[in-house]
Amino acid sequence: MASEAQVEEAAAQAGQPETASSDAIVLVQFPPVWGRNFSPFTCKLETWLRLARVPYTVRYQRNPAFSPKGKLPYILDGGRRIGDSGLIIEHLKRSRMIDPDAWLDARQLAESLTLQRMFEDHLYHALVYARWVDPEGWASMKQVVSATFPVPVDRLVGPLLRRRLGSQLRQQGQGRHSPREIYAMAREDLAAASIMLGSRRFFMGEQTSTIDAVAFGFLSNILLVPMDTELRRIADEFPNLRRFCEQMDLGLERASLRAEVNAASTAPSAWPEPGA
Ligand SMILES: N[C@@H](CCC(=O)N[C@@H](CS)C(=O)NCC(=O)O)C(=O)O
Repeated sequence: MASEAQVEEAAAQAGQPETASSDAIVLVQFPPVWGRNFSPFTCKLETWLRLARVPYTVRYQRNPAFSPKGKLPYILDGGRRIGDSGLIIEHLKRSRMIDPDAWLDARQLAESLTLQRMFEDHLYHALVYARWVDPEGWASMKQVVSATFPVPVDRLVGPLLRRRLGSQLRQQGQGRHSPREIYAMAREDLAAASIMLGSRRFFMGEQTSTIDAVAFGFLSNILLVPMDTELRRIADEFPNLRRFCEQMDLGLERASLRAEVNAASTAPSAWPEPGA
């Protein structure tokens, strides 16, 4: 079975309620950019929901200030608002009694956690730098901000966000390095991810698990968005990372199309509609 077919198989079921539709959670995230989930953390969570076959609908929000943790994503589950992609996944595992990681042994779980921390707590900062601070990425981000916010708000919001994120990077520490140092460290992260993936279909082997959703959230935002960045050129040094991303992407897209066909012939679709 082709690997994208496995992703498709798992994800195809996600929008199809297996229980009452009132069990569908609401995923609150940024609107898409270039048709893609443009935030690594919201992309991670949405991918996980699809791989774990959790029914959901999407609500778009531009301002993360109104979320439980001041960041996106968050979910609405019944009367509860829960923030943080990792805490949301733990909540869903517990409350739905599902675990895409149940087949992993203790070592694989430890490797997954280590990789996850690297993507989320190190590579993420290089991604923010490449998008917002590096003049090359900023040239594209200006267009993204213009497409997201109305005139003349966009002219204020863009530079404001750029200053804020630059200052957050300096506080966190990575922003104190030179561009060469930042990208050299990012290359080390990507090289480590590439070695961990090797020639396997997914990060932990032949089946998907949570770390594939994490990796796809970050790698697709580096490799599959139409932005020229130094980070993308570095990621392209590792062909297996692109292969992984493209297989995941194809599997998720096919699953989405399949779900739409199923929904048209059976029940109302629970798949997110653009602008919903
Ligand atoms: N640990 C959080 C991180 C979420 C996060 O950093 N979200 C970013 C978007 S990628 C955000 O909302 N940033 C807005 C801000 O910091 O004001 C998670 O896993 O959900």
